[in-house]
Amino acid sequence: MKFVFKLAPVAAALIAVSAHAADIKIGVTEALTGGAAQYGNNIRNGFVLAADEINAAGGINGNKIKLIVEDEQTKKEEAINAFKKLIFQDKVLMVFGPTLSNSALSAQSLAQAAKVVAFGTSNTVDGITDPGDYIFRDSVTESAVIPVTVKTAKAKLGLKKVAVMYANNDAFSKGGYDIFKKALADDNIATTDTETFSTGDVDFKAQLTKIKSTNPDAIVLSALIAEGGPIVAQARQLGINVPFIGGNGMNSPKLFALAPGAASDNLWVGSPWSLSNDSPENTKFIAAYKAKFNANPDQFSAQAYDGMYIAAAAMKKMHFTGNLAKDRADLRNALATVQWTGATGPFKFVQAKNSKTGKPAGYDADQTPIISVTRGGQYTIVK
Ligand code: 1QQ
Repeated sequence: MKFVFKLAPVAAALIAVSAHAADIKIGVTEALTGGAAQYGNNIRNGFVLAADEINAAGGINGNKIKLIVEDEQTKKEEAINAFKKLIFQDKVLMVFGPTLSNSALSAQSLAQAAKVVAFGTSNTVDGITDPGDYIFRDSVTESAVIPVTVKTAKAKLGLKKVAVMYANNDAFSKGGYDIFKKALADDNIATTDTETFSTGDVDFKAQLTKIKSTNPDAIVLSALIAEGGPIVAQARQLGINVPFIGGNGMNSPKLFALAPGAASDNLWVGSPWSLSNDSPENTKFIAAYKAKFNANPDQFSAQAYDGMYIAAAAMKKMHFTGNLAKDRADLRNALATVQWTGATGPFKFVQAKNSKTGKPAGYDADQTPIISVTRGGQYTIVK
């Protein structure tokens, strides 16, 4: 009798929890196939790892996160379709993604219009947060990173003149080019030649041969890894052994497969995350990622992992009402105030200004970049 009496409050509490416990549906729209699949799959892994950890630790005040993952195939139209499905059909609380700025620039205005948080973890071009206050990203803008990369490379390499290459049909690569151009001018580095290509191209020898004839001290490369990797490899084949300077699209371990051996050496990139940053949060993340996926994480999985924890911190502050429109608005309000220290270091959002009107827009990341250079198949922090 005494025994039963002691258990009763516990049983009652369990019933109360299970009566209220419900899945919290979170949409994930990433490029699992197509040109950006190298990033998209690692991003998905970062979300899955974080959601599993959060759920194992009790979820969001007892409620479990349920991810609904859509493959946007590195296509703008598919990203829009996935956003529509997740927002209107699946009725998710919020959406992560898409992978490339090129797709985010179209898909995210749909989320703003529907008053649903769209949270990018890999979009770095200026203007992503222009559509309004439901648009968030934890990926640091290239306009915050590239000037630091260029300054560091100039100081360490004594650059005077560089050649420039970029993909003119990808928003990230073109946006990065504009930022590089300004940074080079600000640092009095001359440009010997500017060459363009398109995503999907495989042969870059014509552009590289022209670049070689201008004898640059380095090549600035604003590219995604699917083309950037082969560009580095083909440059070395043509006997161009000068350093490369890239944006975060080049911060991918896929480089070491696409430009094997010494070919991949001497690429300079900036990013808030590094595999060799030994902070306790990053060490824990790297070990957990390796245990689950049997591979090293990259910048993109780290930003996704942190993004899920940032969203979870916001959800823990909310009082879910079951009224989807209200819960979506409450999440937006809670998210803007989150501060978090994760794999990519201390993080907070800053409200951005619309790049055209100057009016308050969505939320950008406020983080400090780390500059790394590749050596022996690794990105090593430049001290
Ligand atoms: C963007 C990027 C890419 C490199 C994401 C993977 O930064 O498209 O904005």
